[in-house]
Amino acid sequence: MSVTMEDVFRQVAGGSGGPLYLRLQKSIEDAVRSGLVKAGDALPSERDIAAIADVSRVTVRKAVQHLVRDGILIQRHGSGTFVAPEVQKVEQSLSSLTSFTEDMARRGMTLRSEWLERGLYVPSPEESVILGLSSHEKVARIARLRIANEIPMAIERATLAASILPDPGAITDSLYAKLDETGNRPVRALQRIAAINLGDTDAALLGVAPGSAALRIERTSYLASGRIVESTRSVYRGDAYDFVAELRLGAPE
Ligand code: 16G
Repeated sequence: MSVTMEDVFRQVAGGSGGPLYLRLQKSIEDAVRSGLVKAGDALPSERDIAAIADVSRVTVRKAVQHLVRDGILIQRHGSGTFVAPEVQKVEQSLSSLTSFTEDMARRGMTLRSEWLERGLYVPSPEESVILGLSSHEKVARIARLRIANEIPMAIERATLAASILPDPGAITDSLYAKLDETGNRPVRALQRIAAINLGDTDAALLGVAPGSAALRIERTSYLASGRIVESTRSVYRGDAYDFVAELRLGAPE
C-alpha cells in the first residue's frame, strides 16, 4: 500500500521526541526528499494539516515557515503552499561574453522574461557619468525577470544610452540580438560579482525566502571603440548558478 501525504502527517501525531513543529517539519522534508511529494505539488491547507496531524495551526505555521526559509517549500500569495521546483544548477563561464538568451539556449532550456520596466528616462547623474551621455540625452532602462524552464533565475536591470537603444519597446527576447542589428553588440565587458542576501521584493520575484543567498553581478560592456554600451545590475539566485573561470599561470607583475 502506498504512503500518502496524509499518512506522513498522521505519523507526526503518533511519533515521539522533540518539539512537534520540528517533527512535522522533518516529516514534510523527508516526504519531499524521498519523492513522495513532487516539485510543484500543493500542500493541504494549514487547517487541514493541523487536523490530520492533530497539532495546532501555530505548530503547522512554524514548520512551514522554516521549510520556506530553507527553500523546500514556496508560498504563493492567494494560492497556497507548494513543494519548491527543483533547481538545476547552471554552470556559467566567466570568460565569454554571451547573452542570457544564448546561455539558456545552449543548455536547451526554454527562456522567457517578464518585463519589470522598459522605457526612456531622464538619466540620473550616475548614469550620465557611467554611460558618458551628451547633455539632454536620455537613457533606456530595461528590467526583466528572467525565467528558465519556468524557474525564475535572475533579475536583470540594464541601462543604455538612448542613442544606442532608441526604442526599448522593440526588444523581443534578446537585448544583445537587438544591439547586434544596429552594430552595437558589446565585444568586451567587465563584471563584478558579490554575495548578497535578498531583500523582500527581489526574493518574492525570484520565488525564494527573503534573506536567501544570491549573487549581485554588475556588468559594464564596451564596443570595440571603447564606448560603453550597457551598465547592468543583476541579481542571480545563489542556488542556481556556479560561475566558472579558467586560470592560467601568469608571469608575475
Ligand atoms: C547577460 C548579461 C546582461 C545582458 C544580458 C543580455 C550577465 C551577468 N549579464 O545576462 O548584462 O544584458 O545577458 O541578454 O551575464 P539577452 O540578450 O538575452 O537579453
